[in-house]
Amino acid sequence: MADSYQPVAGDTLDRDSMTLSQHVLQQLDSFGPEAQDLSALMSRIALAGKLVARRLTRAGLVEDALGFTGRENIQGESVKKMDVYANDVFISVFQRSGLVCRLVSEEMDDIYDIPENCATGRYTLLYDPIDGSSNVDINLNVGSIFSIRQQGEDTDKTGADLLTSGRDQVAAGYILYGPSTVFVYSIGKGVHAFTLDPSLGEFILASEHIQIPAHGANYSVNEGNFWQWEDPYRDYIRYVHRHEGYSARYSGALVGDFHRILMQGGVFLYPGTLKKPDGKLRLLYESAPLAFLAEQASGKATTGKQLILDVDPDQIHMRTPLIIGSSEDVALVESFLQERELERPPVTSGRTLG
Ligand code: AHM
Ligand code: MG
Repeated sequence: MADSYQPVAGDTLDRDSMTLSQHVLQQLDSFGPEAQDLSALMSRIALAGKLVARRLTRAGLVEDALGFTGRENIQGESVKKMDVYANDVFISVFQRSGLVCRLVSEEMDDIYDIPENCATGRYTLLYDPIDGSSNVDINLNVGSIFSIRQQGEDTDKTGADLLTSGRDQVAAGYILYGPSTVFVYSIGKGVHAFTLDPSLGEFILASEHIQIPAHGANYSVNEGNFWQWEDPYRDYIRYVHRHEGYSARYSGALVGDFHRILMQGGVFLYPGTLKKPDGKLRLLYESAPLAFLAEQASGKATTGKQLILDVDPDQIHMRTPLIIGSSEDVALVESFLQERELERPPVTSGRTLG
């Protein structure tokens, strides 16, 4: 009798065939209905990401892809054509999916119900379709951010059931549209990154169980707002200006700036300003999902007063200040906010200037 077949391709083929949907099932260690739903949901978000990536790649060649619509969103920000396109992509991939009963987006004032999905849909999806959209017209990196919550029993039009802390997120992640398209997600079992292989049209596993280094050189903040910050933030910036070992990196797109910090360490800040006392970033579909990833990767995210994941929103488009990244670098910013000068980490490299 012939021996049973033994694959010879080994690790390379195993690695190349680890797709996102397969990875979710493996993480949950189940083929049950809940695992299948979450895996399908992640695949649908990935499809939205592929459609957005395709549009972005060809944006300079396609009519009506770039520029503003002439409309403002509920936050009073000018809406770009790409914001609308990406928002519609997410709606389209989830309609008739049977997976998601409601959508909440930066680009929609109200909750978008998909009643035909609600009989089976276990989840609400909250998302920022194009984060950093000021980068779109100049062909720089942008992202999409998503957060998944269990569909509650007592839902109403106001979405009051969604006004709970970020600890209630089932999953969170983002898609980074850069030189390659990268999908990063967590279902509360570590943070994992996938790279889109255009020849396959699949996101393939690139890094598993990513950990943010405890400290990194990068500090990422819009220093043009210095004049609008409270003193502790100014003191922090003066501190990094006067100590060797820090490097400023700010792209104007949170997903890209956060991704750098996830991989290399450091801190991203968007403090409150005179014009926007709660900062610019929205809790439910920007700060909370990234905070979920940061904590899963041993990092930290805070408003300066409270952990981001402990904040109870008062409305779906609520903003919060955000300080996120490596645990030691977030602690350094906090030491200024809390005037804990004696606990400030010592300078370990270089000398103090000025
Ligand atoms: P957006 O989602 O409307 O694009 O706004 C969020 C973006 C973030 O990606 C980025 O960190 C920040 O706004 C940049 O704001 P600013 O131009 O004020 O520095
Ligand atoms: Mg955004």
